[in-house]
Amino acid sequence: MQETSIRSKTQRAIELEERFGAHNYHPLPVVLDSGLGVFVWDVEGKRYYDLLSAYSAVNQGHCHPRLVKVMQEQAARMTLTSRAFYNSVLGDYARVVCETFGYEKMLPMNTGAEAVETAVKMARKWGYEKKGIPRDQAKVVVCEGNFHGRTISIISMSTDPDSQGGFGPFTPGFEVIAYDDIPALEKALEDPNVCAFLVEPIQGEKGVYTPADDYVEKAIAACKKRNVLFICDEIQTGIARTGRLLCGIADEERDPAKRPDVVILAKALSGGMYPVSAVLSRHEVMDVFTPGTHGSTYGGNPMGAKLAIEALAIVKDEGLIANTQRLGKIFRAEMQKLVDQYDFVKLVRGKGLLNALVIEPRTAADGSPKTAWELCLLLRDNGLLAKPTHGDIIRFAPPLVITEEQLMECVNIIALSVRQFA
Ligand code: IF1
Repeated sequence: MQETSIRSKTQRAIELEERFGAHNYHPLPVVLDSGLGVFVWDVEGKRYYDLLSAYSAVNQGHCHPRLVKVMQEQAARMTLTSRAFYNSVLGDYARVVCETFGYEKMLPMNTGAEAVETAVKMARKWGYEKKGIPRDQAKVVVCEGNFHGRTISIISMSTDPDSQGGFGPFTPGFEVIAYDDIPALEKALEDPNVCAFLVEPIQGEKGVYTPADDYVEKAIAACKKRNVLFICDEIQTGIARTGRLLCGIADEERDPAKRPDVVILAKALSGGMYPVSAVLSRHEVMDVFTPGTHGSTYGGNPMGAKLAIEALAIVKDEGLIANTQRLGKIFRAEMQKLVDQYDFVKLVRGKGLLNALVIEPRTAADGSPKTAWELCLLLRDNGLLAKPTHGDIIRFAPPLVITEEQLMECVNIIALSVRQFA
C-alpha cells in the first residue's frame, strides 16, 4: 500500500513535468527532492551519490550550511536593487573575484550564456575601438564541438545539429576551427578582423574532451602574437573543478602574457544556490563598456554577490583544489582498472573531478540497446546518479567536497554496475 503511494509521488512529478513542461530535456527517471553535500534524495526517500553536481554547479556540495546561512540572512536583508543604485555587497564581491582570479575588472551577470554573450560583445567592441577592425567586420574564432550556451548568438557558433537545427537565421561573425589544433588556430588568426578566440579548456558537452596539456598555453601565445583576445570559458571547468582554480591556467601563473585576456565564470561561482556569472578581464578591455552599453536587472544583485563571496571562501577554506587534484587521480586510476578489465569500457579521460568514461554501445541478446543510458539506469538503481552524453559517454563530476571514502564507495557502485552491464 505504502509502495503504491510512494511510487505515485515519482510518477506524479514526472507526469506533471511531461504534461505541462516543454520537452526540451530527457531527464533520467528519478525525482529529486533534497540534497546535502555529495548526496541527493528522491521523493521515495532513496539516497544517491550525485556524480553530476548539476553540471558542475554544486562544487561546494548541495545545501552547504554556510551558503544556506548567507542566503537566509541576505534574503531577509535585501535581494535586489538593480544597477540603478549602488548596493552594499557588489563592491566587495567584485574585489574578491578580481583578487581571487587575478584580474583587474569584472562584470556581473547571471547565467553562463549571458556571460558568454557579454564576453563576445566586449571582444567585438574592443576589436573596433582598440584594434581598429572596420565596422561590423569583427570575427570571433570558436572550436568544433563547442558548448557555450543556448542563446541565438551562441548557437550560431555551435556545430551540434540538435543545438542549432531549426533556429536560424544565425548571428554572423563566427569562424569555426578544429579543437586542440594550434596550426588551425594560427591560420585563422591571420585574418586581421579576428578580435577574439573563445574556447573551453576542456570540452564538456563534447564528452569531457581533454586537449593536449600545452594547448591553452600555446593558444594564448598565438593570440598574443596577433593581438587577439583569448577568452576562456571556465563556466564548467572553473572554481576548482579540475584541481585548479581555473582549468586553463596554473594557479601560480601571474604573468599577464601567459594568462587568458578574458575569463568567463558561472555555475559553481554561487555554489548552486542562485544564478551568478561573471566576465573578468583587464581595464583596457573592460573599459569598452560605458554606461548604457550593457547590463542586466539581476546582474550584481546583493543576494548573488554575497553567495559568490561565500562560495569562493568555501573553496579556499575547505581545500577543495587539493582535494580535487588528489581524488581525481585516484578516480581515474580506478576507472582505468575497468577499462583494462572490460572490452566495452573504452577509456577514461578528464582532469580533477571532471571525468568521463567512454562505453561502447552494444545490443543485448534480446535486441534491446545497451548504451550509456542503460548503464546510467543501473547506476541509479545502485544509488549513484550520472548523465550520459552522445550515447556512449558518462560524465562523472561529484561535488568537490567528496571524501576519499565516499569516492571509493562511488567507485564500487560504478564497478558493480559495469559488471552487471557486461
Ligand atoms: C543544460 C553540457 C554541461 C557550459 C559552458 C556555457 C554554458 C555551459 C562550458 C552555459 C552550460 C550546461 C548547461 C546544461 C548542460 C550543460 C552541459 F552538457 F551541455 F555541456 F555542463 F556539460 N559554457 N552547460 O558547460 O551556461 O547558460 O546554462 O548557465 O541543461 O543545457 P548556462
